[in-house]
Amino acid sequence: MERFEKQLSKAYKRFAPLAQSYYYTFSRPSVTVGGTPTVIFLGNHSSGKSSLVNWILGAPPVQDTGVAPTDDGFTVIIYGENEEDIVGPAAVARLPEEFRAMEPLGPSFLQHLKVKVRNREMLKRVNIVDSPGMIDSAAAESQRDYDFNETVRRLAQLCDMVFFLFDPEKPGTTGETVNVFSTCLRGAEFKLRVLLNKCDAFTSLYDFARAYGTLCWNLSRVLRTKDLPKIFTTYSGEERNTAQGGMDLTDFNRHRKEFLDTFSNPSDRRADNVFAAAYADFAGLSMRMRVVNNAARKMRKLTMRHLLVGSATAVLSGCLTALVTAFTMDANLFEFSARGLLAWIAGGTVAALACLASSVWSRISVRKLRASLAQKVDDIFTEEHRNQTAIGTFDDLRQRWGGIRTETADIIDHAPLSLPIFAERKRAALDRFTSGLLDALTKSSRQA
Ligand SMILES: Nc1nc2c(ncn2[C@@H]2O[C@H](COP(=O)(O)OP(=O)(O)OP(=O)(O)O)[C@@H](O)[C@H]2O)c(=O)[nH]1
Ligand SMILES: [Mg+2]
Repeated sequence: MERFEKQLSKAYKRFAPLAQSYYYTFSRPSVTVGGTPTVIFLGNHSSGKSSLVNWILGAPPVQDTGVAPTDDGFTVIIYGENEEDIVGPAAVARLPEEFRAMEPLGPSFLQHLKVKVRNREMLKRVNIVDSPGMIDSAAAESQRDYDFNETVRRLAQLCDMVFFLFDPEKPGTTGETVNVFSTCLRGAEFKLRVLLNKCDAFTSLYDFARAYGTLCWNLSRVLRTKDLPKIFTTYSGEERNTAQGGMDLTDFNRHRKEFLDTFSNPSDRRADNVFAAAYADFAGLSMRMRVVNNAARKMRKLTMRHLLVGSATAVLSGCLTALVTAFTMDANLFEFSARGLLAWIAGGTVAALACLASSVWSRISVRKLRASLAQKVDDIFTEEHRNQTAIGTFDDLRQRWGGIRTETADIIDHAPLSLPIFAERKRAALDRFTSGLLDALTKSSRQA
């Protein structure tokens, strides 16, 4: 795995200038070689995230818990022999390099970031991120002085597993939850594990069935995947055999162990995740290159046509003016005389004016073309990926395209394009690397 990570790390450095010339941002610009997997707990407020983290890590409790909204920021819990808490911008510096992807979220977010270094065995295998609970009200949302959705999106991209907790008392997906599911977790669905938490609070089997059914129904409305993600039933605290309502917890206990196993072995997930992020990054760059190159080719074609037509017009109009002037002044163009010189000057002036007019015309036309290409960016995408339509991977591509479409259109419309020479050859090299990624991953996991 380390070899694969090293290879990826090098590739990110190699393709960074190419990405820069296409205004493309990698989601995970660096891979920490031999890094520890990271998992995040998301969910509604008071769904039991912090309690579950405390239960996993054992006594003494690491996180504060309570009925009222307790956490107002993100806490990353990592392993270290000397226990310490770091708050604010300095916290990012204490985290693995990959977390630098959080820096662009700005100082308001960094004020809400806390790192807790704890000497617990479990943390040698996994970093844990505890999040503030989602609150279903527009007023509460506006009280957050950082972009919560963007934060969750970046963290979900970075983490290797995303645990989404639901409280049986409120299994209905709240407004913020719907938002998180439909926007922030797009593309990260494969990491998603849903937990129906606080199972010890069910008073009867009927109660449980109702909560489970409602949860599934709500999930099916917001998730775009064909299959329902795995739902674990959990509760935190000591193992008990009967719930508050006297319900038998034996099956829940078994299921809770299953969750703990999944949670404690996230290294395979890390391999999957690092691969998926790198694949999405490089495939996205290739897609951006194809579309922008196609537009640039069209622009170049138009500019060349204008150059040809413009220079032909300038030469013709210049010669014609010189001839007509010479004829009206009864001068010979090919003999040195003041009149002949005057005729040439007249011709030259008209040619220069024609050049100027054609360059203005060319600029206006290219501007118009850029605007129209930006509008037809989907058509360019389809044109460039016709082969994939034939081999049936088009839906996948279209989904990926959705993520970079708007920005690509914007670049075509406005950005100064200074594309690298041999752009297509470079794209082909990138494509070769991307298609070799899966082989590299298989090889390295076989060696591991
Ligand atoms: N019955 C039961 N109660 C739980 C369980 N887990 C948490 N609770 C209770 O639920 C309340 C909220 O727990 P927290 O762990 O603070 O929830 P949270 O999701 O971290 O909340 P925020 O940080 O505010 O978003 C507390 O009163 C806990 O005692 C559980 O498994 N079973
Ligand atoms: Mg909490």
